[in-house]
Parts: sequence; structure tokens; C-alpha cells
Amino acid sequence: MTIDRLTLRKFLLQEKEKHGLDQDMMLLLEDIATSCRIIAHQIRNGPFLDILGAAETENVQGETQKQLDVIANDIFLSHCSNCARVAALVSEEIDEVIWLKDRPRKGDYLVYFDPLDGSSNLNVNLSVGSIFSVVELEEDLSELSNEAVLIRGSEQICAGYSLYGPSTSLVFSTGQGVNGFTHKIGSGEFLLTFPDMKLPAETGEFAINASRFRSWNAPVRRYVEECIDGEDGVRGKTFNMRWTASMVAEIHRILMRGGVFLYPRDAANAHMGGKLRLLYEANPMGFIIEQAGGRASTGWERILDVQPTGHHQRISVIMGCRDEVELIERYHDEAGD
Ligand code: AHM
Ligand code: MG
Repeated sequence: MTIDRLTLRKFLLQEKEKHGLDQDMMLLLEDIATSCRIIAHQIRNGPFLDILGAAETENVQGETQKQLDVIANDIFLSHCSNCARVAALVSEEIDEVIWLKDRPRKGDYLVYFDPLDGSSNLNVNLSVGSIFSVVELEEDLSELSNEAVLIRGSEQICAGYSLYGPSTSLVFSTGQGVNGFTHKIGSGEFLLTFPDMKLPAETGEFAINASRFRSWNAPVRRYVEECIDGEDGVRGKTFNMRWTASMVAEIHRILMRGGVFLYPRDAANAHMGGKLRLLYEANPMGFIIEQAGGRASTGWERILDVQPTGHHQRISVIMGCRDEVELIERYHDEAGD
């Protein structure tokens, strides 16, 4: 049985009608959707094209790039440059901010993206994703500097991700809730399959890389130990654990069935500020999680309130169902840590 579903274009036109979604944002989102379709195609054909392995380059974080990191980055760069409103692009894979305009104006867009997140999953044929975020300039810029893109996540006007799993999902929010689309193979279209996604308040599932146990701070240890204690412990219920090493897959699972995701600052990554990047990983995912009714925190404060200090800055990330995140924040507070 085929269900008649809204196409991405029709959905965007409805958002324009209902909520005044900007025409340029519609065009940008359609270009991002096209980028994701092309990247999905490249990933599926990766073994034939021999592009799943390492490129002979390192990115600004000193990490060895996969060939597909470079390919996905090029695809995002070229498609996001189509929209005349985009003044600058910030990519995980590029050291400097890319300015597309000499004199950015109030209302122009800054687009931040991680073109291929979780790329260590590529050569084992597990899920990876792309993440994006859009901020609107509040004033004309007189100078093009890296500092000009250091804008709080609370200023995002759109954020989302694409998950390259058994099917290709495109999930985004323009500040009016979260909607999920699936690419219908052969049709070239993304169709609305998960309208108005909402997180449950409570959960019995958490996601953390437990191999880092020794490095965790006391509040994170306390939280995880209490989950593992299950019915016999203070939580009085059994918890399940998942770790896919792909933040996009993790957040998508949490949106679909609840949970909490932690990649906290710990003793081993504290010198970098954490593992995940603020502007193109934590902020967009935090925006989505909040729009779905959840909470996104560093453990000490709301992620979207953090004033960025560098465009590749890393940060502590704890996000998902509200009650769990608030509990972990309380543990941080009580520990005075
Ligand atoms: P990447 O941007 O270099 O791909 O790294 C981010 C990824 C996240 O998707 C994931 O949550 C995390 O790194 C996994 O880290 P680990 O290998 O420590 O489990
Ligand atoms: Mg990443």
C-alpha cells in the first residue's frame, strides 16, 4: 500500500504559507537535500568507486580524512553556494571560514556543516550522516574575520541532518518543530514520513562510549552507574545501552524512541574542551533536540547559550530526553564540578 505523502517542496511551500518561511531558506534547504541525495549515492557506491578509505590529507583537527569526507565536503560547498543569501560557509573539513561575499549584509546566511559525520563507520558499512546549521546575520559586516561567525546556537534559524542508514533520512527544523523526510529511491524526492517528531519526557536508554569510563568526571560516572544498577539501584528500572559511534544515528534513534546521548568533556579530552564540535555538531543537534521537546546541555549549561570562542571549538555534549538531561545537570551541580 502506498501512502500519499507530502514532498519536501510542498512541505516548504506550506511552511512559507503558514509561518512565513523565507524563499531563500527554501532554496537553501532544497540544495542541502540535493547534496544529501548525492552523498547517499556516493556512499552506497563507495566500495565500487574505491572511495571508502583514507585520503592522503588531514583536516584542521589533525584527523586523517576519508576520501568521502573530502567528496561530501565538495558537494556541500558547491550546493550551499547556490543560494545568493549565503555569505559564508564553515565546514569541519576546512580550516578557515569561506567567505562568499565581500560585504555581507544584515539578513545574509552563515551556513555551518559537518559534511560526513562518523566517517570511521564507512569502511564497516555502518551509518554515517551530514549535519548543518544556519544563522542569519543581525547586522552588516565591515570586516571578514573568523570571529564574525562565532554566534550562539540560540540564534540558529534552521538546523538539521541527513542520516545515511538503511534508508536516507533528512530531518530538520526551522524553529517550528521537527520534521523527518525519507528519500524515496528512484523518485528523486524526499517525502514527509515523520511529521512533528517529539521526544518522550522519560527514557530507559542511554548512549555513551563506555571505554572512556576511567576518564569520566564524577557526575557522569554516577549517572551511568545508576543506570547500570537497574532495578536494584536508585533508578529502580532497567536501562538499555547503545553506541553506534555516529552522532547522527544516535540522535536519530533518540528522536524516534527516546534516550540520552553523552559525549562529555572528560579527563582525556578536557585539553581540547571535549570531542564534538560546537558550531556544526552540538548546536544543530541541540536545536533539533530542543525543538522536539528535549534538552541539550554541556552538563553545566544549555549548549545553545554557549558563546563560541573558536569556529572549530569542541564542547561537552549531553542531550536527549529532558528529565534525564536535567538529572545529569543536577549531578554536575551537586558535585560542584
Ligand atoms: P567525526 O566528526 O570525526 O566523524 O567525529 C564525530 C563522531 C560522532 O559522530 C560520534 O559520536 C563520535 O565521533 C564517536 O567517537 P568515538 O570514536 O570516541 O566513539
Ligand atoms: Mg563530525
